[in-house]
Amino acid sequence: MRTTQAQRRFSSGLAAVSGLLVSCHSAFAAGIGQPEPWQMGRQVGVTENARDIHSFEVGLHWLSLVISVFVLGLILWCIFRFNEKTNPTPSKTTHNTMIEVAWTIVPVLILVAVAIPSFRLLRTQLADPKADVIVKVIGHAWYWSYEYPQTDKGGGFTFDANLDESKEPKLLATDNEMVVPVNKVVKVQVTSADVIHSWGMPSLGFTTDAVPGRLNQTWFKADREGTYHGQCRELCGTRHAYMPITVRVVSEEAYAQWLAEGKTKFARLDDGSKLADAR
Ligand SMILES: [Cu+2]
Repeated sequence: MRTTQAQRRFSSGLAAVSGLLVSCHSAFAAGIGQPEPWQMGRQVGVTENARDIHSFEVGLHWLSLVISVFVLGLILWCIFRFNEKTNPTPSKTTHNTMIEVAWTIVPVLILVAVAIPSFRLLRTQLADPKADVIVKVIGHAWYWSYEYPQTDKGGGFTFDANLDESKEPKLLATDNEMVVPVNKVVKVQVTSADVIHSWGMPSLGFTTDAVPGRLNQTWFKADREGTYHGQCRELCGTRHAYMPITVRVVSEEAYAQWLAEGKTKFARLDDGSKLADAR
């Protein structure tokens, strides 16, 4: 009787653990454009930059794991090999030039090895490629507005994007969405109308502060169509948690159609309204 109960407990425990592992695994696989329950990794990147950030991070985790295991090994070795019982007569050594040089130079080399890919990533992020589309993003307490400047392809309108609680995903969907074409360089100019906000898009691989009186610029080139969600990433007030971002990446034809519709659907930009000069 006892054994049966113990067996039952064991198998239900096993089922719980395997359920957990399955959900963790699915969490690793999912996460396109939005966070998933039990997600542990980053959201799937849809720009080269986002994927590079992810693999750099994974590399750093492995590196820290190796270093941690090495240091833990050294500590355990000292505890068990050089305690009073196993090593009653301690060595009188106070210096060892070789070891001292090694423990200075090896960490420096590790840091340099980390700095190289890190700087390469920064350089890509700060690059200024020729823009196919320019969008001005303005943070407000507590929503975002988007301006599409007039170009020969269309545009010349502005609209607000507010949280839409009737839509899924919960607290991430907005009534209007920023729409951009796939495989095109989109330059985003970010500013704020009141307090500091931050335009954070995990799957596009960047976060840009929206500072009143300043224009921050970033860029992305999404290579996968879809709807991607982000949030304000600068604590900006009581409704900070309720100013999500939705970016829809569509085909070039769908984008052209959306631009044409936007002309009548959204507010026209004044003729006098000008965006900062971007190449
Ligand atoms: Cu905010």
